[in-house]
Amino acid sequence: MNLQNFINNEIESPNSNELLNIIESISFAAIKISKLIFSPERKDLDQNIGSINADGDKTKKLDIETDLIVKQHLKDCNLKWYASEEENAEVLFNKQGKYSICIDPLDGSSNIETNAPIGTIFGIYAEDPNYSKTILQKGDKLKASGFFVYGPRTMFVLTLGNGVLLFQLNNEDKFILLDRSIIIPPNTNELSINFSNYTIWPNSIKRYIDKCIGVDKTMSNKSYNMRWIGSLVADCLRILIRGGIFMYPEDARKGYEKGRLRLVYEANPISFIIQQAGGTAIDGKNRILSLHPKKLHERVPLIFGSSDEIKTFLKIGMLNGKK
Ligand code: FDP
Repeated sequence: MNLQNFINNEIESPNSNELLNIIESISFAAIKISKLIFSPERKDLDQNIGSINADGDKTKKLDIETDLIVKQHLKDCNLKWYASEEENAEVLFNKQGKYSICIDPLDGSSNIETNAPIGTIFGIYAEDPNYSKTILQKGDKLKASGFFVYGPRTMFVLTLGNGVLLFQLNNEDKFILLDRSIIIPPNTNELSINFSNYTIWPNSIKRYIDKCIGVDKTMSNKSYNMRWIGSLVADCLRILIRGGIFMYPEDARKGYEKGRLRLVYEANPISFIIQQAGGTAIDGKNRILSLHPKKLHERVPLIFGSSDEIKTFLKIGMLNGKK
């Protein structure tokens, strides 16, 4: 079964045709992005273009081109706001639009030249007259979210709030359904964190990691393994498939007081998927999806994965209520 057949025959209301049309259009954009990345003629895609995006990250050619591709594919959809990592502010598509989208057109761009997996992340909200900026709502209000991974295989993870689906792109440009109900194993022994930041983490993170790696021997005799790709989409896909815990906490660096990842177009869409797959996503304390974003590019500490392991983290990390 491919994505189009699935959309036409298997998705029931309350998902409107307009919403499904947006998802289909993003999937066409992802096919184009995948071809672009796979094209040997485009050796220039990892080049810095000399500017810094709204987040303060160096912008590469591929960041800009993916944003243009996505915008082009979405422009005729029933969308009011287009909110992208690559734009300074939300872009108004159509005043009467029924939905709004937040998107990171190219996640993991520091990995482009190494041929490690990179991706596209998106979340879709229904327009709500109570909000002047639809995308500044809690993630709990998301109608759909998903991400593409451009790795050895191009994969698409999607939720419409009723479980998590996994598709793989075939040679005929069709996304084929591989799994219609991904569930994250609740237990894990796999850790995913950028260890080079150890000395600048808050104590709650150090306490937990020290127990995982046996510096502090008071935890169970479970032995952990570490996997860190450094592309959120790739680390998240691994956790969806075989469990694990991902952590990008705040740290002592300037600008990292609230971590590195962005609430609106990274943490919220990913957390919706994780929750739909039976996992947990928190900022160290609160559910990510319960947070109220104040601005488009705001950052948030992000910890997600196997539900039992997050409980273990909370028990150890929040010892005596201390962070
Ligand atoms: P990138 O900067 O390469 O786009 O959100 C961006 C992100 O990658 C995530 O995909 C990844 O998890 C994280 O940043 C990696 O950050 P560090 O380089 O600080 O480890």
